[in-house]
Amino acid sequence: MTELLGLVFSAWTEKARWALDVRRVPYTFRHYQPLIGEPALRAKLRRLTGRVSVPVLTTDDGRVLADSAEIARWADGRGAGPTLFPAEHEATIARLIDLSERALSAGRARALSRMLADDEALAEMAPGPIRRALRPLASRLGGLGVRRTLHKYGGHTAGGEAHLQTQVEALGELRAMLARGAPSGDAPRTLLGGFTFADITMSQVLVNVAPPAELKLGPASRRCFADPDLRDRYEDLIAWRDQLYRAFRTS
Ligand SMILES: N[C@@H](CCC(=O)N[C@@H](CS)C(=O)NCC(=O)O)C(=O)O
Repeated sequence: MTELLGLVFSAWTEKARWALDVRRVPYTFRHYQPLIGEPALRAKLRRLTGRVSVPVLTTDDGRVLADSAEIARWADGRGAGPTLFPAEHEATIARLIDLSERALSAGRARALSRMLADDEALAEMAPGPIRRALRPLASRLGGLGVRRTLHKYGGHTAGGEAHLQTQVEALGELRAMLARGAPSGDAPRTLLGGFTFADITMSQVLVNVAPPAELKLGPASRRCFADPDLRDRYEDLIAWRDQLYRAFRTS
């Protein structure tokens, strides 16, 4: 059986899950525990050094795919449902994946920095048994993990202002693209004239503006992920994302 290893609260895992679900590809989901789960992940990827991340999909014929877009491409060749990577839009989708990655990395850096000042959010990041038994220890462990993730993805190398600018550029581009798309009745607008991976990848940028209700996040982590200023400035995009979820995020 195909297995997806991921983090329930991560936008990258959500990209892969959404693609698999909308293509109706069956799989089992396994929760990845950062740090503790890393040796097994390295063994699975046969990568002893360097950066490893989730989502990771192990297919029913034994292939291991270690990137959300790669997983979505694989799902597009399976199952049924909307074509996520129409040939004529390959180049645009590749560009949007890149834009989304940069905005998500910037958003993650800012969210992690907010978490470092929020003991409750840090505790939510610790493994469940520790969180329930020993709250102060959970906060300290969560803090170690959050600091490590910030450094692992280079989030500490730029200042908050630069990260904010990266997010704003992606949000501006998303708004401009949506304005160009023709509305079709009550259906939500899509970026490329029909639902594709472009919509999945770009809608995830909004996780660091206002996380969708569907994302499994503790209340403290939710407030750290969100940016109230950006939420006020990009209400139209949040409404679009929520409409997209209602129309296309069916399972
Ligand atoms: N380009 C990768 C990026 C994945 C990524 O950044 N994953 C993060 C999500 S926060 C992760 O695995 N974090 C946990 C860790 O690094 O231990 C993809 O699209 O799958």
